[in-house]
Amino acid sequence: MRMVGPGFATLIALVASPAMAAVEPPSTVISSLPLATVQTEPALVSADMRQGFDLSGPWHYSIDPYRAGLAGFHGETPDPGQRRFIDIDVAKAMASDNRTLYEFNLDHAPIAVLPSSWLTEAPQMRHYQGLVWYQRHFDAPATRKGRIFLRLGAANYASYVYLNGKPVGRHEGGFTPFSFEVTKLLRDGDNQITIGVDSVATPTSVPPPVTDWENYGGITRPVRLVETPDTFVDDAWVRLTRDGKLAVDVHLNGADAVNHPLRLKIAALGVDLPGTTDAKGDWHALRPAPAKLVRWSPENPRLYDVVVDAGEDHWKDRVGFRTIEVRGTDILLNGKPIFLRGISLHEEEIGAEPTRAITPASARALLSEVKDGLHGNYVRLAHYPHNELMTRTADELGLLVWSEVPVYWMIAWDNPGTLATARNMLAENILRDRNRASIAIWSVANETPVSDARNSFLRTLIADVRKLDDTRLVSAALLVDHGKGPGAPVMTLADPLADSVDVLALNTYNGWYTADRLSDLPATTWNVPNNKPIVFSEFGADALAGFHKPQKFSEDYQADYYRATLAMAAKMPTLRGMSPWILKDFRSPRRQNPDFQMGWNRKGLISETGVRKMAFYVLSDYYLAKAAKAK
Ligand code: GCB
Repeated sequence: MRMVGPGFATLIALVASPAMAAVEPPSTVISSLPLATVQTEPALVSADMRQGFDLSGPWHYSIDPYRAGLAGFHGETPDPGQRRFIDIDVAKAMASDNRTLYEFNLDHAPIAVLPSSWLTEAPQMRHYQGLVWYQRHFDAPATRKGRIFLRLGAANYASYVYLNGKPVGRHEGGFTPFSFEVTKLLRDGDNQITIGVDSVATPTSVPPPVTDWENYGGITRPVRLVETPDTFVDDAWVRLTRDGKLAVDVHLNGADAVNHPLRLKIAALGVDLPGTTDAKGDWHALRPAPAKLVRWSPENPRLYDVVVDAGEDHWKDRVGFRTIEVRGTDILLNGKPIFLRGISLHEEEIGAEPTRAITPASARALLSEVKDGLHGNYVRLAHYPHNELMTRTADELGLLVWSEVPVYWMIAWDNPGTLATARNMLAENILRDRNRASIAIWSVANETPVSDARNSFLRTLIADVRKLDDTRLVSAALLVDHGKGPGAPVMTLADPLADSVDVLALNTYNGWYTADRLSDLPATTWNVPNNKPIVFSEFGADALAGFHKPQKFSEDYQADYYRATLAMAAKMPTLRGMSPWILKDFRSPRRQNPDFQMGWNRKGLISETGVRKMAFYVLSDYYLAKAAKAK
């Protein structure tokens, strides 16, 4: 039997050791909080399919702009009077002893309903960036057995977690899940949980402070207690290899992880594959794919119920099987060339006041616009890992996905902590979503400036992707140099990273950010390598829905821009797909033209409330014609 994919031990060794953070908080309090990374935390893959106890709902919150709960005013351990996480009834303690002082009381603080960003909690929170403490009480499940893990789907950006006044751990990164075992910290009856979340980006964080999207601080994805047996399937990856075999990798966690019998079962395919874990708790197996396996595709997004039985544990997921690869300048899905009819998306729900709290309904609303409205088969989930509901919904609806980490614009390329953080995020993202058939491309960066330090940083990430997942394609959205020809623009890709990616992904905004005439765009010259598939990872123009004038920011100009850019695209012989920028208008503090933008990037094909603009129909007609041709 050939080894497929890396074992879990290899996997965790990939991320820089010892665990390092890019953003180090200020105090000694923090040193008692272990940093959660893929080396230290359980992976809890497909935790959303496990039994658990949802801690979403009302939590009290308290702002802490000077981080007084983390450090005193000389940087020392903070006074008890500032430690938001201690397990005490503040009002009672002060009433019973007049020497006692607390400068907070979470029990009496305002309430936020989680998951959500605090930006929409109250008008005075609209532009707050900093530390916020969240706290709630809950009764532990009365009949507890096995092990219990606290899992956060995501909290933006740095998190400090306490249970019943005891340190649990911390995490860096706003878009990936993290978990801590709390079996022994839980007590019968009432428990108090406190989570500090600091939204501030720094020059060493990932992403850095300057981006083009709203920095939604808070706990934006579910907080759950996840129950498992004592020994459980921590990671399982079930997939089709490029040579058409069914492959499985499993890692068990627990006292009986070693030499443990287990089975992979896919009832609808008659698969019942037995195995035993090795000395590291890992199991790898490979067998021919069953003849009756129906491959997942956008036209037929067939998913199978998959189970890994390991003693008391029955790990479950719904998995689609397909292959994705590059041959010459083609992208092949299940061995056949495909054109990616896509659009880009931010994780922001449709509505006047988004708070980055994705529900099954909001995920479906966004992705149905892509699938049914635009006749798409592909979506770029920009610029960070999205809520796991998005990739699950993409699996169900039949949309291929580009998934990326927020290595965006100006990263601290020389900082080892920043690299460790980016690698950890990438690993957390890939571990979470390796079982999603929809994921076709892992992207490691967006519009980053070429330098030796950057090239080596990104090559490290690309190598990590290849080790963690050899069944997908790797890419990065690259910048192209703009030159002037006699009439039309001359575009040159001079980025050495082109050699390291499977798909060349180009962002281009000629006719929006440049003074090029739209009528000149179709004649653009592209000096780009001709040995790999190209996708346009972005192009776009702003339009305020309902504004019609012959000028920028009108629906008419945006529609003309799309027509001209699509005419240019039609002349590129190796173009194999596109994800124009962007499906929906999204909040961005850098967009402040009061006549048109008002804090929104207006490049959406639909407005923030879902009103379709003229350009929506231009792209939708184009994709409909492309889809008909592909049949
Ligand atoms: C880009 C960025 C994207 C921006 C977009 C814009 O190139 O990748 O994050 O939002 O342009 O609207 O300028």
